[in-house]
Amino acid sequence: MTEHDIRDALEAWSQVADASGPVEVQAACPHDCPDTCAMRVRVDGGRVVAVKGDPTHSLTAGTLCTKVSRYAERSYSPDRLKMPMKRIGNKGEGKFQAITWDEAYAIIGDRLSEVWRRNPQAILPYSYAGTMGAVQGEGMAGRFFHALGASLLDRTVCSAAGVAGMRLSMGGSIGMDSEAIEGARLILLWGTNPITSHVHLWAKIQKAKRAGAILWAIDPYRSDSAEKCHHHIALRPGTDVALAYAIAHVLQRDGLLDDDYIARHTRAADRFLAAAADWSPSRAAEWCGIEAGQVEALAHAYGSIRPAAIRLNYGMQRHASGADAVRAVMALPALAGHWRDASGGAVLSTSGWVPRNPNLARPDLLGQRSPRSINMSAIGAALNTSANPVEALLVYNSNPVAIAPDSNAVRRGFAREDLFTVVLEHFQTDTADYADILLPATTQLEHFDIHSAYGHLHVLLNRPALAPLAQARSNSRIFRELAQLMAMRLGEECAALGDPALAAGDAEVAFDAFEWTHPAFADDVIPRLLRQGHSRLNAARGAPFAAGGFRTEDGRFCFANDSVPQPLPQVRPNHEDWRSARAARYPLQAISPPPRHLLNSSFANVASLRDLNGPPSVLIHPQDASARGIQTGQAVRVFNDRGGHQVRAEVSDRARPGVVVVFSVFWHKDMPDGNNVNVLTSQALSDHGGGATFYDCLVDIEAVAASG
Ligand SMILES: Nc1nc2c(c(=O)[nH]1)N[C@H]1C(S)=C(S)[C@@H](COP(=O)(O)OP(=O)(O)OC[C@H]3O[C@@H](n4cnc5c(=O)[nH]c(N)nc54)[C@H](O)[C@@H]3O)O[C@H]1N2
Ligand SMILES: Nc1nc2c(c(=O)[nH]1)N[C@H]1C(S)=C(S)[C@@H](COP(=O)(O)OP(=O)(O)OC[C@H]3O[C@@H](n4cnc5c(=O)[nH]c(N)nc54)[C@H](O)[C@@H]3O)O[C@H]1N2
Ligand SMILES: [Mo]
Repeated sequence: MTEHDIRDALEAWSQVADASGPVEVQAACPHDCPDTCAMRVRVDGGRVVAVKGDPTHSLTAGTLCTKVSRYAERSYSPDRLKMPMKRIGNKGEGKFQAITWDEAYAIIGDRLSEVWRRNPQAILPYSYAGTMGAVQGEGMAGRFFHALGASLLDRTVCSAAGVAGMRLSMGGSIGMDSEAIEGARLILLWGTNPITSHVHLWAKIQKAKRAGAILWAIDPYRSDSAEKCHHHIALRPGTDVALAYAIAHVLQRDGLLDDDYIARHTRAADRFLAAAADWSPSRAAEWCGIEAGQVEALAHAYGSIRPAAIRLNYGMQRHASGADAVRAVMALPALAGHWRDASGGAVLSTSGWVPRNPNLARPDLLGQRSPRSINMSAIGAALNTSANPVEALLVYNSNPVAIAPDSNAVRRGFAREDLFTVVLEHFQTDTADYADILLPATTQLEHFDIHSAYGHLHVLLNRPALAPLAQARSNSRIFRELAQLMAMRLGEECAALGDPALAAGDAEVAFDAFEWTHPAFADDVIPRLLRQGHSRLNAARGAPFAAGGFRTEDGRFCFANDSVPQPLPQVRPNHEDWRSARAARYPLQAISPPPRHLLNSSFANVASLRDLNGPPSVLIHPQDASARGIQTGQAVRVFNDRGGHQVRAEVSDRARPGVVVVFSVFWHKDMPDGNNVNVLTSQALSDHGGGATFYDCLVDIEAVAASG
């Protein structure tokens, strides 16, 4: 297909479906989840009546998760923001008054140009993956902020450590095709809970299990997925590097290495194996808080069963050693030669296979300017420093007051009277409560987008099923209009705002999302995408690393990377070390993974899902509970020196002793004491990549005395 044909087809896809009669509109799930489902939106009489999984997509396979099957309930919610508003109460109080779009833009234009004239870098975007689409994500927003020369945002809140770990060892975010896991005979779920976090992969894992595959979970608590595995290793949070070294130790000791693969396709294995020699199963077992026999059994299974696949996910890298944990685990298939098999190897993310266009958000609009970068995982600190302060903050696709670590610091920052905050949202979230100007954004049913995934290899289109509800406008439209507005105000002072890229329509932005001439789009990938709305890329077929082919300089898997001060993965204590003086005050390690029917803080306000999730709770082991006189059903306060969060106790041996599981992320304002779990978490960063360390957190728990 010619470039012209692709542009024309995208233009047609970007138009709202003709919904006079009953129609099925092809769509894509926008949420931050590895599964990025293909969806069918049924519209009748101008109203969405159902949102279903696309039966023709190999991973979606006709079903959606419980959350997204309620997408229409969320979009039509009476709580949707309907019109622009300006704040009339105190910051955080949530009192607003409706204004027109013109009034909102006039206020934003005044404040942004005033701040910009003083210092463009006093302007900061804050966004993450509320939608993962290229158009409603950074496609247009990024152009706007680059043209302004605003501070850059380092988007580290989820995956930065793991991405750094993959880069150091494999040269990029690449791995086996997750869908190929169905052919594996041994599956390690290493720090991932697919039944909750990417349920479509679970169907493939079950298929493998029915065909005889043995499943191991490596997870500090017995998650729904761990419950269904044959074996479970409940290690202490943050100790994965030692476990991976100990597996390598046994592979080496017992002659289970694939010497031929190591010699041909890897670099510096000798250094990694020398480090592994120090990590006997018994030493690692002590560090990880497990049994040496478990390490031996896992290592022997791993060294002898093929194909062996490891599914990691980002949950395991929210620690001081998050990046090193990922590269240490990624080393295992290189040692045992499992990369030779199509259904073997490992995968954390497949996003590196997608030929994304690095110029989508037009960093070139910065010209000679090189603004500072602010780490989103330390936004609390960034908003509270007086040197070179952030004076204007534009938040979209994220709910930082709820999801960023150390909420009390974040709230202090957002509460600053001299900070001008604009929030683009669907709902009146915790963050929206702090906005000066609140703008109603469209949902995936009401806007166009193009998507790739990090848990499979398909690209997808989302046709708008409806025109925007109430006065909502899409992110892309809002940033396009803000660019126009600021161009008028700043004129030649900021010439980059006049670039045609800032006037591009949604279909043009979608065209800019990918490198369409890349071999991954060869054959009929593009026609299929434009015809059916989803298409598998021509990438990672067979065993992509059977003969090396990593993204490193020499194509070899890199066991020790000399570009960093500590070339080998390090076994290091957690930031909040369970052996430290701090642990004497706060002896429990808290992890805060999602319950099944929330997605980060999205859906926390959908009534039917709130009922399904049940009340916010903490899992605590019977030993830890009885030591504190805590029983199931009791209200307890989880606390440390940063804050406290009241939840319902669930006493269960699903939590290992010394570890509590605080399901999250709920909205602060829905909690009995107005605090969610992130009042407990810290802004400390991971070893590489500057990632958030949510699960590296010491707390204690006390029963809350019944009042009255
Ligand atoms: N339903 C639902 N689905 C989601 C999300 C959601 O909020 N709800 N979030 C989405 C997003 S943004 C992401 S990034 C993915 C995350 O996907 P996952 O990584 O699969 O999800 P998590 O539950 O964060 O973490 C997985 C498991 O890691 C375990 N874990 C914690 N610390 C450690 C450790 O030190 N070592 C090991 N080995 N395991 C550890 C946790 O106990 C948890 O069971 O899921 C996505 N899907
Ligand atoms: N304690 C703890 N904290 C965590 C985690 C954890 O496991 N434990 N997980 C972390 C992880 S992995 C992640 S990825 C982050 C996620 O943090 P966020 O990316 O902030 O995700 P959400 O909380 O889901 O908030 C997304 C917001 O975007 C809005 N939104 C969705 N679509 C659109 C749109 O088209 N336009 C606009 N303007 N808004 C839209 C939604 O309404 C929602 O309020 O949270 C992190 N925080
Ligand atoms: Mo995430």
